[in-house]
Amino acid sequence: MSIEVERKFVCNANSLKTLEEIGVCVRQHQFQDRYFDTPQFDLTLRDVWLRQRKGCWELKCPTTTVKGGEELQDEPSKAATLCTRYKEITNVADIHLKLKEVLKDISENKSPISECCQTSTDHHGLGNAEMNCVPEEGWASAMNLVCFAEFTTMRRTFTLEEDGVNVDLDDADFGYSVGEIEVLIPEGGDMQAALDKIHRTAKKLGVAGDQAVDGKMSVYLQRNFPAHYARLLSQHIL
Ligand code: V4E
Repeated sequence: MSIEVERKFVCNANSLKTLEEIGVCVRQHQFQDRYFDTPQFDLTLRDVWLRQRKGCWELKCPTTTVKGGEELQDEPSKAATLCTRYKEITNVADIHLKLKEVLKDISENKSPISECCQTSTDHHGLGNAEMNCVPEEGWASAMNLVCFAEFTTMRRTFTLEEDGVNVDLDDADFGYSVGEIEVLIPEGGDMQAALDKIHRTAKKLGVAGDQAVDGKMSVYLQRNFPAHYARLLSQHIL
């Protein structure tokens, strides 16, 4: 399980030029995201984001160490507040467990996935990789989860000379583009070092100071589910 620390930014001609100087575009690919929630939006109202990307399940949820090391200081730096930190879970057995924990009132019905995950303690085994790409109709629908958002993204990924920093430039098919400076750390890893790397990269790219930038899903919700978007804003989830 890893923690994704990232900062979104608007990529203009200057930052693109710098990015091409300090980084290498290692990948350009297109993928479809399908996001799931209960009809009452129980997950996203808890800042839990379940999706299928390229058919594989992924869950993002807030880090349990809500206050990272850097935030034990008197005041988190402005730069740190612009960064999000989410735990990223890709093992379906772990996703299932986490969802059960979040949705305490889910059906007690035994789902096919809980049976086939009983031997899946190896989170990196091929079995799990295969299992991750199971169709949704089994356990997800048993948990009353429905797809509420579906869009395709064209992504260019750059690796930077700064160790462990990636930059993604995304163009979503609903007409929104956004950049992300991203560092992955293991659970319990050095959050401050990750934030410093992101801060240095943002400065190099000339990314403007204290402006928070919307992610694709924020914009998608704003356009397609304005009432839910307003609720997420009012609860400071977005
Ligand atoms: C965590 C989250 C959402 C799920 C989508 O996360 P995001 O990082 O936007 O996905 P993507 O595809 O752009 O990047 P990848 O996962 O490939 O690295 S939707 C909303 N959130 C919370 C959130 C937030 N509160 N603030 C900001 C700036 N972004 C996301």
